[in-house]
Amino acid sequence: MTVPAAARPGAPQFEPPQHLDGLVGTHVIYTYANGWQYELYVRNERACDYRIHHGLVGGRWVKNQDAHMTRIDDGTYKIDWHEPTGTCVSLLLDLPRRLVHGTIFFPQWIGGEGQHPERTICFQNDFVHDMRAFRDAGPAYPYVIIAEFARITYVEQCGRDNESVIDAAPGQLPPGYTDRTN
Ligand code: FER
Repeated sequence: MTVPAAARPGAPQFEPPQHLDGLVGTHVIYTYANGWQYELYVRNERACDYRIHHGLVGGRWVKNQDAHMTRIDDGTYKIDWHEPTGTCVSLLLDLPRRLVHGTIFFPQWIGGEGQHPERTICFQNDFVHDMRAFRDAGPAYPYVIIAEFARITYVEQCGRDNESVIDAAPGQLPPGYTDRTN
């Protein structure tokens, strides 16, 4: 018999149990309906690594991004975070259905017509100071919101805090890396 997970102290009675063992270590490659392709590795309960393969800011990659993670049900999770650029991301992962719904909230200086998405295309960890300066220079408003479903084309379990999952720029990967399906 499985012992039910202890509720988070102070959690309302309607809160689903918050164990994240079905999420931590998950590595996914997924493509949004608009063609944008992303890769995400949930390194632990508090942080993600990711790479952007195609889209407005294709080429960008990040390690150790702090994120809030919430269990909705078995296999269904939310991951929400705020970037040093000012971009906010809210992902709903439905792993059994191999489905993601992502909402990206771009500040105007990244997502607006004729603005500067290319400034964010880098290994962000080496340029956090610059990203904060761009963020503070703006313009931030109006935010540009992109809300799309994505199909997970590749999924695997890599264990926690595995540095080798996301350790190179999107452009430095072996040919066919993102074309693998399972
Ligand atoms: C995603 C959508 C957006 C994602 C990351 C972002 C890894 C980040 C965008 C940005 O910072 O520009 O699905 O997952």
